[in-house]
Amino acid sequence: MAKNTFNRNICVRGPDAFNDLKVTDPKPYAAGREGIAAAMKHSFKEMGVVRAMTTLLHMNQKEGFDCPSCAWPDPEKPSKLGEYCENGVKALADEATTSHIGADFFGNYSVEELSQRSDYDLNALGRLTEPLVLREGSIYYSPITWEEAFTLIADELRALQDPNEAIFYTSGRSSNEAAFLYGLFVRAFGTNNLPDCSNMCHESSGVALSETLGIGKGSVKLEDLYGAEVIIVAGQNPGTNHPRMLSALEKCKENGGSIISINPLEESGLVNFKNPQRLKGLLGSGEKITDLHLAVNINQDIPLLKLILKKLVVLDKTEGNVFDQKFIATYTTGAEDLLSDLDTYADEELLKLSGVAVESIDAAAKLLAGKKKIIVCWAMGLTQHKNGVETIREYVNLLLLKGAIAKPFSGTCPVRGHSNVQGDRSVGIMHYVDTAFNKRIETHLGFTPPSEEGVDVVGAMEAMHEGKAKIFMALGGNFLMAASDTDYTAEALQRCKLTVQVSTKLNRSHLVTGKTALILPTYGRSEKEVKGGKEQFVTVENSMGRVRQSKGVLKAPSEQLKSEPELITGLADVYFKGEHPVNWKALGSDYNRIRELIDKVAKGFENTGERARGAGYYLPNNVRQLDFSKLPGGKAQITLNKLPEHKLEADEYMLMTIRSHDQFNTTVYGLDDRYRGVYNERRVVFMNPEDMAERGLEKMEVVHLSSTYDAKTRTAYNFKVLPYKIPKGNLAAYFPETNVLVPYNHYADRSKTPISKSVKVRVLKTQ
Ligand SMILES: Nc1nc2c(c(=O)[nH]1)N[C@H]1C(S)=C(S)[C@@H](COP(=O)(O)OP(=O)(O)OC[C@H]3O[C@@H](n4cnc5c(=O)[nH]c(N)nc54)[C@H](O)[C@@H]3O)O[C@H]1N2
Ligand SMILES: Nc1nc2c(c(=O)[nH]1)N[C@H]1C(S)=C(S)[C@@H](COP(=O)(O)OP(=O)(O)OC[C@H]3O[C@@H](n4cnc5c(=O)[nH]c(N)nc54)[C@H](O)[C@@H]3O)O[C@H]1N2
Ligand code: SF4
Ligand SMILES: [Mo]
Repeated sequence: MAKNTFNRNICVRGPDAFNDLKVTDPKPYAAGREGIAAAMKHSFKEMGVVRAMTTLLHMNQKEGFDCPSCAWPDPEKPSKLGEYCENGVKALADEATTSHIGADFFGNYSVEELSQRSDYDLNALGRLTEPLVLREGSIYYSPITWEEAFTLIADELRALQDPNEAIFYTSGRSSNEAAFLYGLFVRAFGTNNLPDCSNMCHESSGVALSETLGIGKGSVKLEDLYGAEVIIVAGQNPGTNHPRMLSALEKCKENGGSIISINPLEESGLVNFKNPQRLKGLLGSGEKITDLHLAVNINQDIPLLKLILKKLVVLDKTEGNVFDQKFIATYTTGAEDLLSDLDTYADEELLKLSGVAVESIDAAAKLLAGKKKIIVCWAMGLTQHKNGVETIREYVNLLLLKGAIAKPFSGTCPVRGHSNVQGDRSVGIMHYVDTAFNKRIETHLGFTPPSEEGVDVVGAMEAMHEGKAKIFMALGGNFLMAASDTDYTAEALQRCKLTVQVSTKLNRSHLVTGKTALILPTYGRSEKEVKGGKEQFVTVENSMGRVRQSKGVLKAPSEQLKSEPELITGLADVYFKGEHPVNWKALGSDYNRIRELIDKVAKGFENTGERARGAGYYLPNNVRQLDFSKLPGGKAQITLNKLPEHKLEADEYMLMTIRSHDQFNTTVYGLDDRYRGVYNERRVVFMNPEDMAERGLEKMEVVHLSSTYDAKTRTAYNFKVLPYKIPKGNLAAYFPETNVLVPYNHYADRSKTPISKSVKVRVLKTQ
């Protein structure tokens, strides 16, 4: 266990002991009856039967609340029978659990003792119920009033020499209202230090799509998936992370469409899906989802796509009508350069790098050649590499050459993670400067936001580590375990004077802290927020840019919680002592007032409160209008993207750090990964059986994993090796246990997303 050297004896990465591992063959299908059973078991345990069943009636319904888990959109007309999946139910149960912890608990256990527990155990303790402080030198959290907490933060903020010495992180669960207020307060305070979980997630998509299409969001709507001729699902595991996407893929297939999956792993949901909302899904053999699986090597999507494009060029010459010449000429620039650049690559080299069988690549090219309505969906398998931006741009090239952009049933579909991560950005959670946004703040709110770019996640880690930042505040999330290089991040946080976490559940970021630390407990998405005697609602934006209202139904777990809007405005009020052009107090007690400001400041949100009711409304999207006027030459950009360069030593493997079926990011709901056949253990590494034989490794043998970058070696201890169907040379293991291996200073070019999906590692025998 890694201990720290600060004044507390803290276990910074959690215990690395084993549980009782059981393995079976991977499941040949996703969901089905087992999915329902797993969901119900979890929710009944956490919430009780009655509370679980009555609350679920409101999830993803028009007058109810938005699922707090992923950002997959709901259909415009939700079915009354239920519009949720197993993992949505687990997320709700985790939030609405009837287990609670308060000051008594924290009086009995020191932070040192708590830090010896696993992330699973910490989360299982239940909801945080009152504000707590860990004072300098103490090892116990103790109660603090809200007023005292706000005063403590305000005093520390005022004591800074420069506002840029404070950092304000956001995770993606906050509502538009909360995120807008937070961004406003931080700008009014005087910094753009607004890193967010996006920086570790879809930032590469944002950069790639902005560069090529002029907007950092996707272009398709949910209904487009139903009518697509081909959907490519690349670098994504929807069966676990966006389960209801499988229903959309199923509909696409029923309408005659085909699915190509591009992934080192044959993920269960992509192979076969038993739709639990349908009788045949419950009783029958399920629906085969993937027509063609391309088992690409980790981070070799660019060579694979180049080879597919080369084959399409040949088919265009021999059979004609493969590329959409009219679209290319009217709307794009760069096609000729791309086509001549393709000639410089040898097919054999591309084939070898991709690791895919040539027959499969031929089949993919053939399938794509005759089709026009094509959608590419992707997630972390594309974004979290050094060349994440370029990889996504290469997929965009394919769509542009095919003219499969901004037409019905075609386009880009980056599938977002947290349920409101996209909305948070739309209302102002960004570390960079948007001058138009700032101008509107100046006009409508009467203060001038700072004009200097702030830090992103990597910048935040470095600033804290170097002592340039002294205060870290987080609106949700678990920065320590989510960020790369756990030990480095821990040191960074521990060098702070003050760390503040606005949270629902206990996590390791509450235990690895600055000299003084605060836990400010808050409401979850499913909870009723009554302010000024009136029930409030919030708004959220899904992965496809639709804004919709969300209204919680449950009573919050304690009278002592503050909602995020109330908490942020409470802090702002104390900090500014009522002397600021913004009337913070009034905003916190009436969310309509917040929305009136969002209408004026954020783009496309006019009259958002009214329009967000019912099915909600779509934010403007230039790609859907085929408007590329903001891009060079007024055209969509076809780009040149280099092959990845990985220089692996003979004993090095490429590791991707992925999610199990029983977790939401750093929140571990359980120890199983049912679809991959792993039970009761997370410290496993999936390895190709031939690689295992070459290294003389037995099934379940205990190994350490190490990564060496810039002459520094990092080690993750104690993993059991599991033989798995994964390309040779590739490894997979779960995040966050393996974050310790990801070097903080290696990230995607231009987006700075850590390289969590392509870490060079060694597998070290322990005997
Ligand atoms: N239940 C649940 N739902 C979630 C989350 C959760 O933790 N649990 N997290 C949410 C968040 S924040 C996010 S961002 C999303 C994440 O959703 P995903 O991106 O689906 O999550 P990962 O587990 O990181 O899976 C990445 C996938 O990419 C593949 N992959 C890895 N490297 C490559 C590569 O180089 N090329 C290709 N083609 N494929 C590759 C992996 O095999 C894996 O299938 O899910 C969201 N939804
Ligand atoms: N190695 C590796 N690292 C990764 C990734 C990876 O694939 N591999 N994925 C990255 C990605 S895509 C992401 S998005 C980040 C996630 O990074 P974060 O967003 O920082 O982490 P989460 O685990 O989602 O945060 C969980 C915590 O949020 C709090 N919380 C939950 N709901 C609420 C709420 O409604 N309000 C408030 N205030 N708090 C709440 C709870 O206290 C909970 O413990 O991790 C990144 N890190
Ligand atoms: S697909 Fe995502 S948003 Fe929809 S119910 Fe499942 S977890 Fe919730
Ligand atoms: Mo994410």
